[in-house]
Amino acid sequence: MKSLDYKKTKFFKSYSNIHDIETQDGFEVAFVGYSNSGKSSAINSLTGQKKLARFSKTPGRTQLINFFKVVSDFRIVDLPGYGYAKAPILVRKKWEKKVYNYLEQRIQLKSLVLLMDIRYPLKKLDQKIINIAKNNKISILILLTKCDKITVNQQKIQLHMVYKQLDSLLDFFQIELFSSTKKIGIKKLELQLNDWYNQNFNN
Ligand SMILES: Nc1nc2c(ncn2[C@@H]2O[C@H](COP(=O)(O)OP(=O)(O)OP(=O)(O)O)[C@@H](O)[C@H]2O)c(=O)[nH]1
Ligand SMILES: [Mg+2]
Repeated sequence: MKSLDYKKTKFFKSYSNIHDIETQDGFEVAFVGYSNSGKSSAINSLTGQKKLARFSKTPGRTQLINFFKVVSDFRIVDLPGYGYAKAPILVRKKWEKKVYNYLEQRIQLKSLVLLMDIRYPLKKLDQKIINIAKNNKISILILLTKCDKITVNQQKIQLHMVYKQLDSLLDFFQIELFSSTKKIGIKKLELQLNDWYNQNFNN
């Protein structure tokens, strides 16, 4: 069982269109979730690099599909966040479509990290992603992000609620508390990524 050094992750390439993404060696794991759910922050925490994936207080900052290389045959993908309420509807729909196309068509995509703000989990578009993943046999690690914003008791309640709602899918999914600010759940994220890496290469 090989464990990877995520601190060595490097920016690889950005794409604005899924059709421009070329076939690449190995496989990738995509970080997906609502705009402002904490995707870029999670990638920065994982890699210990403050500005690798940009993050900002303005949701909708990441509009490109950004690729990072952990090792030559394993990539992390930061997807554009969906559902930014202040964006015009057409812009929102375009982002959503970009995400769905990528999930459905990308052969090298094996697994997803789905990030949901622990205070507002399982919103409409999260459910849609979960269904696409299920239909395409893509495994998911769910991170309930920004858990530092609520008490430990509230965290338990939210975690339990998400477990309950996804009951029938749990063979397939993992659910963890996460906070980039307080560095909670980063080890679990690393372990899951290592697991996927090893499964895909039979190490
Ligand atoms: N308190 C707290 N704030 C966080 C955490 N993670 C992210 N944030 C804040 O939430 C905001 C959005 O974080 P991003 O990482 O940019 O979110 P994103 O999902 O990449 O957003 P898009 O690129 O718009 O899709 C920023 O202001 C972050 O500082 C966390 O664990 N705790
Ligand atoms: Mg982002």
